Amino acid sequence: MGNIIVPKAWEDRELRAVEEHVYLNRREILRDLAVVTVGLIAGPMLSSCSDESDPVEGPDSSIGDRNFAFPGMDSLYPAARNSNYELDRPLSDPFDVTHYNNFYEFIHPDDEDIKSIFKYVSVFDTRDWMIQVSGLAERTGIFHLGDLITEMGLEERLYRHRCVEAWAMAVPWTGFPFSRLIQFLEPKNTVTHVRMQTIENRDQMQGIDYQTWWPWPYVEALRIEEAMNELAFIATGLFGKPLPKQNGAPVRLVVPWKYGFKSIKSIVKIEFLDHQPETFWNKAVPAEYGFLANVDPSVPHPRWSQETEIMIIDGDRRATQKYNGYGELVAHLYE
Ligand SMILES: Nc1nc2c(c(=O)[nH]1)N[C@H]1C(S)=C(S)[C@@H](COP(=O)(O)O)O[C@H]1N2
Ligand SMILES: [Mo]
Repeated sequence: MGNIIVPKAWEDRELRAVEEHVYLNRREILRDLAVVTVGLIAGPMLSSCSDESDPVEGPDSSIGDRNFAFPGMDSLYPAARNSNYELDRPLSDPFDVTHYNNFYEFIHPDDEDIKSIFKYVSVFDTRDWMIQVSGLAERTGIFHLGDLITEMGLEERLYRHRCVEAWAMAVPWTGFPFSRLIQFLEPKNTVTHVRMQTIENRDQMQGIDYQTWWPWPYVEALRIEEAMNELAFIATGLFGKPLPKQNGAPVRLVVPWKYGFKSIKSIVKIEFLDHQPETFWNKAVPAEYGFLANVDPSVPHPRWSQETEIMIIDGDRRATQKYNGYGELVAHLYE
C-alpha cells in the first residue's frame, strides 16, 4: 500500500480524551461505574476487578499472549459449540491462525511481515476492558466486558475467514451474536448503521505513530440489518481459549461473508447512527475498499483477481465463493 497522506480532519479530540481517560484511570472508573452503567447487572464482577492483584496470563506457546480482560475469564472456555455453523473444510492450524495476522496497529517499522505481528503484541494491556456505547440507543454508557459476557453468554462457531488480500482460513470463534448485544442496547428505530472503533493506544501500538499516513483510529461499520444478521458475531475467544492479542483481544467483530477488514479488532467503542459513517479503509483508500465489501469472486480488486483464495499457510488454493459461501443466510440483504 502506498504512503497516502490523509488530512487530519478525522481527528476527534473529545472522543480521544474520553478514551485516554478511560484507559489510564480504569481502576478509578471501575469504582464509579455503578453510576454509569444504569440497569446493568452490577456487583461481583466489578468489585473483583478493582482488586490490584488481577492475574496476568503468560504466553501460551500454542496460540500466543493473552491478559485476563476480567477476573475468571479463563474459566468460561471452552464454550459449547453451536452446531448450526459447520464447515465444508478442515479447521486451520491454530499455530498458523495466531502467527499469520493482519493488525496494522502492531506493524513494526523494521519488520513489516504479516507473520511477525504476534512478536509485537506482548505490551498490549487488555485487562479490565471497557466498551463505550453511544448514539441513538436506550442503553448507552461505559460497559465492562466481563459484565457484557455474563449478560450475553458464550458459544463456539466454526466460520470461514477471507481476507481481501486473498488468504483464507477456517476457525472456531467463541463469542455471542452481535444481534443479542444490539437488542440488549435497544437502538432507536431511526438507526441505520452501527459504527465500531478500535482502541488507539499509541504507547503500546507502535504501528500507529510509525504509519502516520493512515486515518487512525481503526473504524468499521455495518448497516443495522447486517449487524442484526445471525452470522454477525462478537468474538472473545478462538480455539476454545480467550482471544490472543494478535487476533484482536479481548473483543472483536467477525462478519464471515465480508472481507476480513470489516472484522474490526480490540473494540472500545460502539455507536448507533442514522447515517453511514466514514470508515478507516474507506477514508484511506476509497478506490479499493467499498463500504459493503462482500466477498465476491466476480468483482476483482483493482490490483488483483478475487476468483481464488489461498488457505494459510499450506497454500491450498480454492475457488472463492460469493458471500464466502454464506449466500443462503445473507444474499437477501443485498437484493
Ligand atoms: N483494528 C484492526 N482490526 C482489524 C485489522 C487491523 O489492521 N486493525 N485488520 C483486519 C483485516 S484486513 C483482517 S484480514 C483481519 C485479520 O484477523 P486475524 O489476524 O485474526 O486473522 O482483521 C481485521 N481487523
Ligand atoms: Mo484482510
